[in-house]
Parts: sequence; structure tokens; C-alpha cells
Amino acid sequence: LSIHKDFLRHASSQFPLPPGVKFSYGTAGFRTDAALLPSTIFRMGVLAALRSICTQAVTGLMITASHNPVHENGVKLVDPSGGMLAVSWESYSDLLANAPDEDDFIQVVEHIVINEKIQRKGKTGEMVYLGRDTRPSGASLLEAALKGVEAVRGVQAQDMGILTTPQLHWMVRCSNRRVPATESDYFKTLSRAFSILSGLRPAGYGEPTVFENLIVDAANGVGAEKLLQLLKITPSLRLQVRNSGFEGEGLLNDGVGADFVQKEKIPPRGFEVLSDNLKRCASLDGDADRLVYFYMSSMSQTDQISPSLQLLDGDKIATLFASYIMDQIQILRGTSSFSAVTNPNASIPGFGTVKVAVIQTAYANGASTKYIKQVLGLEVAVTPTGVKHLHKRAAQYDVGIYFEANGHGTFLFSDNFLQWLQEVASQKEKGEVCQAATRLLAVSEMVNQAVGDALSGILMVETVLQYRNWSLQQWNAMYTDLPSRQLKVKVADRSVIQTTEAETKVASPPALQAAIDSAVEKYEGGRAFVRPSGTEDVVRVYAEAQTQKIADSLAREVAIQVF
Ligand code: 16G
Ligand code: ZN
Repeated sequence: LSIHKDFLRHASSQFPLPPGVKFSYGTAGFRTDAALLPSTIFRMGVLAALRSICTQAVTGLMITASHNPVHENGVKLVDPSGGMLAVSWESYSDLLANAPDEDDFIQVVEHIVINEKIQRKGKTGEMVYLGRDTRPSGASLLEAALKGVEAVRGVQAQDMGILTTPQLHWMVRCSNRRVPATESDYFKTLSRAFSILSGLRPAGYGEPTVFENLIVDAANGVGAEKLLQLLKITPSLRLQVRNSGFEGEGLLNDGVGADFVQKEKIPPRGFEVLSDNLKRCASLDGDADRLVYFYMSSMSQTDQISPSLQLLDGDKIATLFASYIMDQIQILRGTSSFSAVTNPNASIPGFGTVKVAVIQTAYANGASTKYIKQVLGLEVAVTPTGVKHLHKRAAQYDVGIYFEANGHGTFLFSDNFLQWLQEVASQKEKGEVCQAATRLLAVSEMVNQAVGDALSGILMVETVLQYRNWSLQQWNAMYTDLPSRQLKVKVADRSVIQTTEAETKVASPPALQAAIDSAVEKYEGGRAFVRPSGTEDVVRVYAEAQTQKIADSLAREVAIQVF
């Protein structure tokens, strides 16, 4: 590929590197104060364009800082599959973002072109979709991204407007699969699948209850507007949106949103505990790729910070989804009564063994892992934190369900399994088996198979609750979370801590793991680990035990070892 060096140099000179900053792509893209970001975002525009030429497909660039405060912003790239940027390209991001001047910048670009053997093959598909969340800094940063894409001549930038992060991922994925990929297609696809599933309740779970409205905390972010759009074409969805961020409704991520609720275990702003009937609530994060549910219970839970918030986190969501999937697989096997322990190795007549697994991280509550293994009889795989790791692992199964405890997750179906389901669903005989296949096909349309998506997550949770006729209390009763505690420790250099075995163990310094082991040994059923954060300059500590008190002191003991 011959680069128009002068053109590129001139364009980049308009976005100089701010002095004294070191950028790092981190777990999920660059994130920092918005004022520092124009050069980084321009350069990521260039990289997204190069990635598009290299793969001859549409790539994406999303401007968001998720659940971070409103004055921050960030950028992440979307690969042609709709997933996160290939890990092998992350180092290019760091090199580009930190190149001190135009000459170094051009050199890095040349290095990428040579290293990846990037060549122009045809004219098709060289395109970058750009999206941004509702942050006020988004519009001018999007302009910088646009200039970056266009500086690689011949690649088109398409501004898709204000979107949730998962919408942009979905559009990139669909566009490369040559299926309808506009925002309105997104809403129609989700809505249609939800209607199909609502109409396919099984016999045996009783008459459907008319649920109370779900009250959704939209974190004063982009999810609010999008949820309202979805609602408009899905009247059977019973919900109301709060913390929309519309005029006068509060600040993005300020005391609201999934990250806040999950970490603080108290209701978000705008949810008045005394005057509200908070029986069915959910929180999205600022870019709507995370989802948690909660309700307020009058039960006294002396162990918790807030006596009454009952959190249904990513682990509970994964368990709910996995149980539903196993229900359908049981029906496909011809055993329509859902027995407590299923046999994951039993095969489906006509297909063979369906490989189903739940993918978790070390943060998954131990009680969820036990339930998935022992009650659902499913394989649990553990990967390091970060969607890219979970997603990659989930893709190895016929149905791979992944969730982080923080509420980010989705599930993936193998093409092979979907194809077989199509055949079963189109059979003339419309029995239970055909229904189960139709359900799973609708689910595969409704969940966002590119990345975790709070909107499709809500539709999925509501579908399963309707199916089982369950309140949030009944869902919560699937298992009881073990008490846990998270702490963060500021250290001089967090990179001295290296982990292994999917972050469950410290590899270096070895003395630290020995100290953690001896702390854990004191408490039966206790578990603890530490890992350097990929998004903040801290080391994170997690501990879990039979009581909150023990979890707290175990976390403290481990934190002291980290200093
Ligand atoms: C990012 C990740 C999230 C992970 C979190 C961990 C994506 C899209 N997001 O938000 O999955 O849980 O970082 O943060 O990958 P930490 O490394 O600071 O603990
Ligand atoms: Zn997010």
C-alpha cells in the first residue's frame, strides 16, 4: 500500500500529541480526560482505516468512556466480526497513540503497512463506521476520527450518529455478513424476536402473569433514548425509563448506572426507596453494554452495606440464560420435563452432542459457578477479565454463554447448530421440538452476538421471566450469592504484579501468592485473588467467604500484602 505521506502528515499536524501523557489501549480501548484525546482519536481513525483495508471489510470506531465520568471520553475499535479489535493490533494502537511527532507517526503507519502486508485489493468494503455516545465532547472527537479515516485516502468514513456501543458492534457485524444493518434494522430484529418468544410460552408454567413495569435506570446516558425507540415498536414490553439524561435529569454516570449499583449495592439516584415500589428494576451503564437487575427487599440482611438492595448481577443473568437454554435443549432431546441435573454430554437425536458452556472470570461469585456446574450440569470455563477473552472462548461452543459479574455479557451460537435448528424449525410437524428450535433461533436473533448489549439483555431476561412466570425474587432464589468484598490498592507500579491461571493466581512476585494462600487457608470456603486493573492505575483485590465479615477481613489481609 502506498501511503500519501504528505497528506497524512498534514492531516495529523492538526491533532498534535498533548505533552506529558502516556496512552495505553488497556483492557477495552483508550480512556481519559476528553481534552487529551483529539490526537489519539484521529490516529485511531487512521488505524481503523488500515484495519479495514487489511481485512477488506467494514470496521468500526466507537467514541465512549462507558461508565466513566462525563468529562472523560475514550475510543475503541470494532473488528469486522463485530467483536473487539484483534489483540495482535492493540500494540499498534499504543505505538500510534504515543508517537511524539508527525514523522514518528508516519513511521509507525509504514511499519504497520509492512508488518501486516497491507495491500489494496479492490474497492469494496473499505469503510469505517463511526459512533459516539451522548458525551458533550463526542461531536468534536468524532470529527477527529473522521479526519483520521479520510487521511488514509480511499477509505470512507460513515458517521452513524449517537449510538450505544453494542449497536455499533452489531451494525459492523451485520454489514459484513451482508444482512440488513441499519439502526432501524437493529430495533426491528430485536423487537420481532421478542414478539416471537412472547408468543411461545410453554404449557406447564401456568397462565402468564402480567408483570409490573420494569423501571430502568439508564445512567443518564444513550441507553434511554434507544430504549424508548425500542419500546415504541414493542408495545408488549412493559417498562419505563428513568435517569434518561434528558434536560434536567442529572449527569451521566453520576450516582446512577449499572457500575454504580453493582459496586455500591445501593439504589441509583432517582429511585426513592421510601416512596417507590421498587420490585422490578434494572440499570444500564453509560453506553448500554452492561446490565444488572435489582429490587428492594424488606428482608433484613444485616450483612450488607444497604440492608435491602437485592442485586441480580451478570452471574445471575448468565445462570438464568443458561437454565433457559438447557430447557430448550432438553426438549430437543425429547425429555421435555426439565430434570434438576441435566447431562451435558447426552446428544440430541439428529445433531449429536451440543457443546454448551458458561464462560466466567475470577470475579464470578462462587455460588454461581457451583450452581451452573452442579445443578445445570454445564461446563464452566474461566478466562481473564475483559470481553475479548470471554468472547473468544465462548465462540468455541455450540452455545457459549459469557458474562462478567459486572453485567457485561451475551451468548454465541455456532453456525452449525443454527443451521440444524433451522431445519428442525421448518419441519411440517409443529410439535414441542419444533417450538424449542424456533425459540432458540429467535434468541439467536434477539441477543447481540457481537458483544454484550443491555437492550437485548433486557429483552432476554424479560423473555425468560415470562416463560417461567417468575418474579425477580424467584429468579434470585436460584442460588444465594456468597458474600464478597472488592478493594483497590494504589501502588507505585502495578505492572510488577503478574497473574496466571486466568488471573486466579499471582505468578510474580511469588511471595505474594504464598501470602494470599496462607490468608485464604484460614477460612473454610474462602477465595481471594489480586490483579492489576486494565483501566485504572490500581491493583484490585477480590475476596469471597461464608460471611461478609470474613470476606471483609480476608480482603483486607490480602490488600495489606499488596502494599
Ligand atoms: C473494561 C472491560 C470489562 C472489564 C473491565 C475491567 C470491555 C468491553 N470492557 O470495562 O469487560 O470488566 O474493563 O476493568 O472489555 P479493570 O481491568 O479496571 O478491572
Ligand atoms: Zn460500558
